[in-house]
Amino acid sequence: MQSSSQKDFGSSHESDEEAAFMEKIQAEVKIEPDNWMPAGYRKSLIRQISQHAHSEIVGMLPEGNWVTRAPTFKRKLQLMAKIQDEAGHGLYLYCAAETLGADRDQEIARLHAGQAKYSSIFNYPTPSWADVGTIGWLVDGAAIVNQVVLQRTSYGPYARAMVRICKEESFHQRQGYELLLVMMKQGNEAQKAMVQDSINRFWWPVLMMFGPSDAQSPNSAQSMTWKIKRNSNDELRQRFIDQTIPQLEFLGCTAPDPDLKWNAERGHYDFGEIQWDEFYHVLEGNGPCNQERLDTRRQAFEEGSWVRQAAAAHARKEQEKNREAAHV
Ligand code: BYC
Repeated sequence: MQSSSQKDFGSSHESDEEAAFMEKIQAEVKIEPDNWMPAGYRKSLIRQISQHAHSEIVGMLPEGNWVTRAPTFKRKLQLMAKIQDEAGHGLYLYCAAETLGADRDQEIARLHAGQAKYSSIFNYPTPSWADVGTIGWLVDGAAIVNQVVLQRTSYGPYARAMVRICKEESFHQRQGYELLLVMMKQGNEAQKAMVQDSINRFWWPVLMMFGPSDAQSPNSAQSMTWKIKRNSNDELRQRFIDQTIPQLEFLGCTAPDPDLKWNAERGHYDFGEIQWDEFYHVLEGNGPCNQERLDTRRQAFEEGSWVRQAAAAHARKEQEKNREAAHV
């Protein structure tokens, strides 16, 4: 049994560790996997990184819908390259979560059981080809605004994963915008209407990607103190709107928001009320495509089980060969 003085020593030791940890955070020194960290920091990072990884993997599905129907060979190659990039992003992120002690199989099982979150945006349908462009331009555009900041997040492996991911996301955004530009500047009236309709459907759900308003965001305050997050949800949402409107105007399209207007005094665009009921409805699993996305993921996981078994058998054989070679 511990004496009270031992207990005191234990807790002051822990608070020394905590103080040293916070000093590093203040000094912008990255926290690495083998460094001491508060249990809550570890838990919150696993939460955010695994949700982010799931978003990348589920995010492949709305676009995958168009691979067999892309209008030209060039567009098909671009789309396939983009979707493969998303798979890669998911893998970097699951690896980053593993450095914190997360079990990838368990995290994926939680996703497939409907117990884990992933970005709300991927629960909306993609009925038209213009949606492929809108996802690249607006969805990846919103993701970049959020992820550029995460390159400076306090956990080293997450920050480094973000550097590579951001480079690839920039390509995604450009391919989306170029696709829409071609439709708007060279297309017929039906194609132009298709672009505007797509923007009308995606505009508000994209603004929801940044998460609830700051006053309703339970994780933000602690994540900002630990510098996991560097800007609040509302700050990033505003930044995205400010940089997107000139691109929207150049495209010759409009946003479905009558309250959207430049506010010279604030130096920012004002915008209308976000329908937060819709956001929470989607988070609860009731969006237009939640069920379909999870069903597709589960089916892909089951059908891919022979690949995982083959890879594991190959790895075992290689290990045996290496062991035998070491004994020769
Ligand atoms: N959708 O306290 P809050 C991509 C959850 S993929 C669903 O503000 P936090 C791409 C939130 O998780 C881009 N859930 O949370 C891929 C929390 O739930 P729990 C994905 C959301 O963590 C393929 C609760 O609501 N990007 O770019 O401080 C093709 C309260 O929120 C959402 C990332 O994942 C949402 N939109 O801030 C194309 C970026 N928003 O855990 C493109 C990394 C909030 O308490 N993540 N929730 O049950 C982050 O930066 C932060 O986690 C968030 C939320 C800003 C998203």
